[in-house]
Amino acid sequence: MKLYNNDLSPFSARCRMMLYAKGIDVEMIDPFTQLEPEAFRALTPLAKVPTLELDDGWVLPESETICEYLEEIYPEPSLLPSDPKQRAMVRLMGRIGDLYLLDPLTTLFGNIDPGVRNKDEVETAFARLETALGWLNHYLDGSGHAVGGKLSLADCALVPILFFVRRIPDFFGRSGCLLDNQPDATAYWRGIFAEPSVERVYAEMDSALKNMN
Ligand SMILES: N[C@@H](CCC(=O)N[C@@H](CS)C(=O)NCC(=O)O)C(=O)O
Repeated sequence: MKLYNNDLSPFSARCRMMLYAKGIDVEMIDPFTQLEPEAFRALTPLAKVPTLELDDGWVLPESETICEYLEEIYPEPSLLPSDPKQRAMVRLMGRIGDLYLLDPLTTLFGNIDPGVRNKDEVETAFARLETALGWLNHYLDGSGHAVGGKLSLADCALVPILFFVRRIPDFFGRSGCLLDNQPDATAYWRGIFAEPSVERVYAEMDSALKNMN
């Protein structure tokens, strides 16, 4: 099995964290450095990471879809709680991450270069990010896991996003941490590092970011 991956991509990190937590061995390929663009597009027209390729040649893009698929074929250790309400909460965390946190973050990524920066867009994106963090904070309980007191797909989705939430102000010369106003999210961030898969993914993202600079 292959994972087309980029170490800094929060979407790729989501899948890597689940693979590490489940102890699933895959070949990692960075298509942006190891493949010609046409070869990657031939595999998947989306040409985005992460993309999973099975040994039989079946190809699946999209981080959430990949995680759900892997959870079904490798059910142990489970990263989805058995209680339907908790399963719904896992999916809600993923939606908050994808729709409300990553959207303003993506706007901010596009404004990192001061030469092409749109100040209004930046202000609006930071305000939307703060709002979404408040929503996330509401659904966290201050413990070291997002849902159900154990590692779940919600943590795999949130940790890579919070990595960027914590780093993004630096790129705009802003001090302070966006989590400071969110006590349950802050406690979550401190607690989740007890998970070895979190440590590992964080270190990979950190190193990829350093290599970029
Ligand atoms: N919704 C997708 C987003 C994937 C995505 O946007 N990946 C970025 C890297 S962070 C990418 O591959 N961008 C290359 C491109 O869009 O051409 C997912 O959850 O997997």
